[in-house]
Amino acid sequence: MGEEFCGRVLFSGKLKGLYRRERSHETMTDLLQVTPLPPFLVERLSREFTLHDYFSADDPDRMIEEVGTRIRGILAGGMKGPNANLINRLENLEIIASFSVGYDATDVAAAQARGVIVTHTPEVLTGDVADLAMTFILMAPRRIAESERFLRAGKWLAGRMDLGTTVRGKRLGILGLGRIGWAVARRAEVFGLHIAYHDIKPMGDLTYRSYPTPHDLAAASDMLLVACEGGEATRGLVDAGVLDALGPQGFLINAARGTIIDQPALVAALGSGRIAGAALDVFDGEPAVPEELLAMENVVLTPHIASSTHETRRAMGDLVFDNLAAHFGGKPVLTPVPPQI
Ligand code: 8YV
Repeated sequence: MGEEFCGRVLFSGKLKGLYRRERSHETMTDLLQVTPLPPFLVERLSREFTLHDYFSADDPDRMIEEVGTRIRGILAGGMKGPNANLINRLENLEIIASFSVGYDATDVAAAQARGVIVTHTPEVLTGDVADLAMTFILMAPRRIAESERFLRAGKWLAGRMDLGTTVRGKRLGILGLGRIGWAVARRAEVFGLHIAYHDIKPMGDLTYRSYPTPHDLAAASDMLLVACEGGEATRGLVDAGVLDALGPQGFLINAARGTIIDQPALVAALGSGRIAGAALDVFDGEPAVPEELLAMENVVLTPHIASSTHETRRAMGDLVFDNLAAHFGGKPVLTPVPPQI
């Protein structure tokens, strides 16, 4: 394995669906790319591996028929990953490296059941994601996006903006106190927020109060931050009942996964004033965003940008590369997804 990975080769251009280089394909490890990836990462990977661009292939099925037996690794992402069917078609698959901390787009259980390693990119994006969440916590109650639209529309000439809500002294409920939840809690404390949480894992004796259900947490919060994992286990966890518990003065913040919220219930709660507002970086069915949300003044909307900085994307890409290099160099991977079974 190590020998195949070692020698350096020159990247000499891209043909549709396949990156060619000067060294013979026979000596390079074949990877299937099922998600868009940043050009710097594609270029770096292409110097060491043969990449097959399944994501933009005209006929992905034919690609698998032609090269499926050669594929030893998959490049996945937070929103696009292989399902059980694809995983099981690739008889020589050894590793799936996801360019994301969230791995809900990949059928991890199917991969691990076959002994296929799955890696992700934790830690390196925590700071940027927490920064965006903290920004949202300030933006929604202070009506910052709405204020900017107000000014740009020339409305200031006709009068002042309506008042916002103070953040200091308010109660922030964190749904999922993992790496990102913790990082937001530390930031939020500096802004004078009182922190409580709900998590499926016991946390021991924290100074933060724990609530047994999302509903109980929402009822005790002025702002509810969604920071848990996506996937089937958390689909629709924030439902109409949780939103009603948050109440007409409450704000919902989500930079985790759109699927965790019952989106039609959220649209209804915002539209009828059953919650005060929301700030959302992720959506169920993204990149499509419901028209109703686009039209609402009390909602901050961003296009899944929480980890989108040059620095973090570079670090995520390096970690994807390093995991693959470790595996094909015969070493343990750096950041495996824990066993799901
Ligand atoms: C990325 C993400 O936008 O890490 C995650 O789980 O959702 C984001 O960082 C996405 O994975 C890019 O593919």
